[in-house]
Amino acid sequence: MQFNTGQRELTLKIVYYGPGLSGKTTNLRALYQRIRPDLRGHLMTLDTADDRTLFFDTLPLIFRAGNLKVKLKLFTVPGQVMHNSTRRIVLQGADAIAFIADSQPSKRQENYKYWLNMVENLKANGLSIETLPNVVQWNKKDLGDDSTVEAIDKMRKENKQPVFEAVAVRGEGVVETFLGLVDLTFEQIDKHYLLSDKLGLDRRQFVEEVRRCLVDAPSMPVGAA
Ligand SMILES: Nc1nc2c(ncn2[C@@H]2O[C@H](COP(=O)(O)OP(=O)(O)OP(=O)(O)O)[C@@H](O)[C@H]2O)c(=O)[nH]1
Ligand SMILES: [Mg+2]
Repeated sequence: MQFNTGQRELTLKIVYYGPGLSGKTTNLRALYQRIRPDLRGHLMTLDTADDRTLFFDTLPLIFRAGNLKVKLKLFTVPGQVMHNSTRRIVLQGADAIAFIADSQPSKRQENYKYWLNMVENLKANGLSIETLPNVVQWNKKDLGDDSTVEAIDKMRKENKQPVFEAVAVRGEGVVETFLGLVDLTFEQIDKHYLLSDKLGLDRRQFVEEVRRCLVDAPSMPVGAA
């Protein structure tokens, strides 16, 4: 996190992590579609010929919250096994993680493997999932079955972080996941940096400002456990 008191500027890096083809890039594309055109920055994607992320995608979102200038820098990692060193680099300085899991029953192991891979890569960057705000999104819900519903229920009962369901290819659940993570992230940084006290900006207001950047945003983050 970068917080420039003089210029009252806050920069947060949000990373979409997960196994190959889970829908990380699709999430960013869908979010881009929902950001007000007058506010949205450039969505940069760098794909191979078969649409796999080669390095990363980025999408900046810049807005004002009170008299604070906020920059949210969204990134996706490349999910292909061979790009692990890139995933590690993209995690550098991450402030928050959206873990995009694949709901297909055949991908359960893969999700778990990438969660462990993320934990390890965070560690290599001096970061820990225990202290980093994070949400889990079960994407491709349209391709899930009853065992997916059970797995999601189980996770909601066991996990500390909010769990969302999505069909990113139809834009469903994408904004909810994002706002849920923004909410959690603000709560966390506020604890450390006392932004509410210093800037008179509370969590609700902050999320509300992000909501205002979006077209047809849900009134409050929904779907969180
Ligand atoms: N059925 C279904 N397909 C989806 C969904 N979300 C994404 N897809 C499709 O899944 C494929 C992979 O999506 P991407 O967003 O490129 O996946 P990724 O996680 O960025 O993949 P890597 O960059 O290789 O790690 C694409 O063909 C998407 O259209 C969904 O919710 N349901
Ligand atoms: Mg991708």
